[in-house]
Amino acid sequence: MDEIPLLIIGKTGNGKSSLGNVILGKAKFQVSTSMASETKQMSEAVDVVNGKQIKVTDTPGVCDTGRSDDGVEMEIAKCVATMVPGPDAICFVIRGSERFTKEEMDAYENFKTIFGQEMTKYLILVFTRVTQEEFQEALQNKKKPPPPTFLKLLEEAGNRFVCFSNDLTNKSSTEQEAIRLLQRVVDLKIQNNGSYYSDDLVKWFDHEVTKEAEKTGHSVDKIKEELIKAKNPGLSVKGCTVM
Ligand SMILES: Nc1nc2c(ncn2[C@@H]2O[C@H](COP(=O)(O)OP(=O)(O)OP(=O)(O)O)[C@@H](O)[C@H]2O)c(=O)[nH]1
Ligand SMILES: [Mg+2]
Repeated sequence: MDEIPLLIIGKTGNGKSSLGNVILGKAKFQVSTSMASETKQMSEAVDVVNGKQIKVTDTPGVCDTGRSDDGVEMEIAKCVATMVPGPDAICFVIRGSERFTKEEMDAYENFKTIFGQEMTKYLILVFTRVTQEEFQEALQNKKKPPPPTFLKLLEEAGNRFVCFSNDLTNKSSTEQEAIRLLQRVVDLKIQNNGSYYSDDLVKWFDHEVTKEAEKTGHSVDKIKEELIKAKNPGLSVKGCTVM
C-alpha cells in the first residue's frame, strides 16, 4: 500500500497535534492542555485511514521571534531534509477563529525562506476552530475584508484550504473534515504528477553539509550522520507561549 506522508507545521498552539490526531482518528500526539507549548520534538505516527496508509509528522510550534536563521524552523528543516520520501503535502496550521496577524505571516515567510518557494506547490492551509461556512463568510465580508497579506498567502497556497471546526469532540464532523483534507492531498498529488516535496531542501541540506565539511575537515558522511542524529533528541523550543 502506498503511504501518504503529511507534514504539519505552524505557530505554537494553533492545533497541529490535534490535527494529526483528527487525521489519524486516534490520540497519537500529545495535545496541549495549558498555555505552554506542548510539542518539543518532531514525531511521526502511521495509521490506515479509509484504506489509505497515512504517515503524519507533527512538529514543534514556531514562535514569533521573526528569525529564520537559527530557529525551530531550521531544526524542522533539517529533519525534513532527511525524510525519504518527502511529504506529499505540507499542512500549515492557522487559527481560523482569530484575526490573521503579522506574526502568522512572518512564521509562514520564515518557513518559505528555508523550505524554498517549492514549498508552496505542496501547501495546504488548515484553519482550526472555524467551520467552512464561517470561514467563507469571513472571506466575503465587505465591511471587514481579510488583510492583503492573508489573501497573498491564500493565493500562494493555490487557494487550497480546509477548516477544522470548533468542536473537536464531535467525531462525525471531524471525520468529515479529515476526509476532506485527505481528498485535497490526493488531488494535490495528482496535480503535482505524483511528486513529493524535497528538492530545494535536499539541495540546501547538501550545501550545508559540504560547507560544514570544508569548515571542520570532517567527512561528509560523518556530518550527515550528525544531522540525522540531531533528528531524535528533543528540539529546544524557547519558552513560547500561546497567544
Ligand atoms: N475548539 C478547538 N480547539 C482546538 C482546535 N485545534 C486545537 N484546539 C485546542 O487548542 C489547544 C492546542 O492544541 P494543540 O493541538 O496542542 O496545538 P499545537 O499546535 O500542537 O501546539 P504546540 O505543540 O504547543 O505547538 C488544545 O487545547 C486543543 O484542544 C480546533 O480546531 N478547535
Ligand atoms: Mg503540538
